[in-house]
Amino acid sequence: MNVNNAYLAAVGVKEEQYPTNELPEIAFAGKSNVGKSSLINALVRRKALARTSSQPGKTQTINFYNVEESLYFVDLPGYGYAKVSKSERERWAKMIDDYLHTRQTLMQVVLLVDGRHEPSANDRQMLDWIRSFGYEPMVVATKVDKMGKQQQDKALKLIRQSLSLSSHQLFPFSALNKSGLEDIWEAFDQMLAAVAEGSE
Ligand SMILES: Nc1nc2c(ncn2[C@@H]2O[C@H](COP(=O)(O)OP(=O)(O)OP(=O)(O)O)[C@@H](O)[C@H]2O)c(=O)[nH]1
Ligand SMILES: [Mg+2]
Repeated sequence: MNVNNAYLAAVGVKEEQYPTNELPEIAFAGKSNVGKSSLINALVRRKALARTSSQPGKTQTINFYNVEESLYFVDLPGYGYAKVSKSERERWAKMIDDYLHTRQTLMQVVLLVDGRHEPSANDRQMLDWIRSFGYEPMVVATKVDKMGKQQQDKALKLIRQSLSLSSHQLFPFSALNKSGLEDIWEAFDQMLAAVAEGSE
């Protein structure tokens, strides 16, 4: 999709606040600071539509971005950030869990992992959840610009093994130089086409 128009349509901490027009949704999950908001900005070709920060814990609500009146990108708070209080973390976890469980229009949950590191127990748990709900795994490995080619190949292999992914389920990406962006859009366009076909 060629995006010219995207805007923040709703901010939700509970179901009553989610958008009610039934567009397909793609949600982005992953640990704090992994690059969820940065990926959304790259996908909609905007520098700062979704707020980003070098400090983990920036996104604290569920943010729905309307893309070309055809779908929503859903920016979720990150998990696993030790510096926020336990009660706050539990509140975020419940918010994410409620959203993922109740949302009928959710077409895909994309898991983001840091391309440089072996996925954590939380990452594996999130992917288990994604699989258990019947979504085909789609994992974006972020920040690959921070590695050389050889290091990247090695790191991606480790991620694939650790999460039992086939190579077409893992998408290396850099928000810095936008490498990998087209492949991600292509996967989304295919999903959207399948959804449109199913509703005819
Ligand atoms: N070099 C590089 N930096 C990145 C990349 N993606 C994100 N960053 C940086 O990583 C930091 C966190 O990015 P965000 O997009 O705010 O991360 P987030 O996952 O939304 O974080 P929370 O909202 O706290 O959960 C920012 O300083 C970004 O500029 C990337 O691909 N390459
Ligand atoms: Mg964020």
